[in-house]
Amino acid sequence: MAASYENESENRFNGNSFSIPFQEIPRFPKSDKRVNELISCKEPVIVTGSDLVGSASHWSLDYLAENIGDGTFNVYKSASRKFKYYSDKKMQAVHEFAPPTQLLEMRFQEFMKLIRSKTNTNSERIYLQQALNNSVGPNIVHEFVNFNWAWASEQQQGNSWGQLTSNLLLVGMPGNVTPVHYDEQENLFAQIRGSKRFLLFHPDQFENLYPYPVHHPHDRQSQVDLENPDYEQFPNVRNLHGYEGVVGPGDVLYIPMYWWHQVESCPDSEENISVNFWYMAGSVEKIEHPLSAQQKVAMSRNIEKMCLEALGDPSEVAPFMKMLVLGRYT
Ligand SMILES: O=C(O)CCC(=O)C(=O)O
Repeated sequence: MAASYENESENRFNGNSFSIPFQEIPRFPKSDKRVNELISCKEPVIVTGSDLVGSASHWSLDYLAENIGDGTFNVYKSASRKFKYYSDKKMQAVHEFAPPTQLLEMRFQEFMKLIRSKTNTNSERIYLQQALNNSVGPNIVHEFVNFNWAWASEQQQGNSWGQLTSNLLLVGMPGNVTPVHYDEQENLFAQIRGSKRFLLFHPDQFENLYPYPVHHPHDRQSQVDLENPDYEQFPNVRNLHGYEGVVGPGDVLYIPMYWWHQVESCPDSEENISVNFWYMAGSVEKIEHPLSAQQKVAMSRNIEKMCLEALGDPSEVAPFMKMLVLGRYT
């Protein structure tokens, strides 16, 4: 049974006529027993005082430029506020796919100069998104080693997550938006500098968020623009409801696997720095029915992939699935 500690509230999204009912993401100090209850129920929670990345609380653009080393970093460039993820590997699958952002590789010093030159936020924007690796300098290694790994491991082991896959470092500008998507990993998202506003949606909102097909470069992303939804094309958006919360320096947000999230860097700071902790899914010991929404998303992804592979042509998937169910299971 899911834990529930919400404050019911209704918000208007960015002043649009469209209103999504949001409730607040629960927020508790690390020592509160509801933190572990929520995480074990695969429900989001903002955890305060975990000290997960306390050793990095002094990180700033200047400090990183001086200490992060000579490695190269992935920096995305966008003509709008949005940085919608796409998979390079799936680009060939869609004829004339136009990537919405451009990937640049550069050293951190160069990134710092570029971000500081972007004073007019209506023009082109950039967003550094790079997994921390062993090219970082000794001070960063020291701070990394001093992350609160004891607490992270307590969550990993207590909830039977798989191994840590990466720590993504995100350095961006106020107003940058990562549009609504889900990941196939558990996420402890730690904020270091500036704040981020999160919109979260339960995996049971799948049909209200219309994800792209799995073969598409935008797999796992919603086709819906939450700031300007097209109701004709996506009528179920009217049924959407979610959670909202702001994470500030020192806060950690648990984003359960398959939960949809949209992230906006708040205007409170010129420098926005975060590090996430991505963990693989744990192994499922016992299947219980009815299946959870998470399990159904995983299952639908597998069925979709199998159909695509067997049929060999994405345009055959819809007629095949209709033939399978219409008049038989309907
Ligand atoms: O902070 C962001 O802009 C995106 C973060 C995100 O989507 C993630 O950590 O899964």
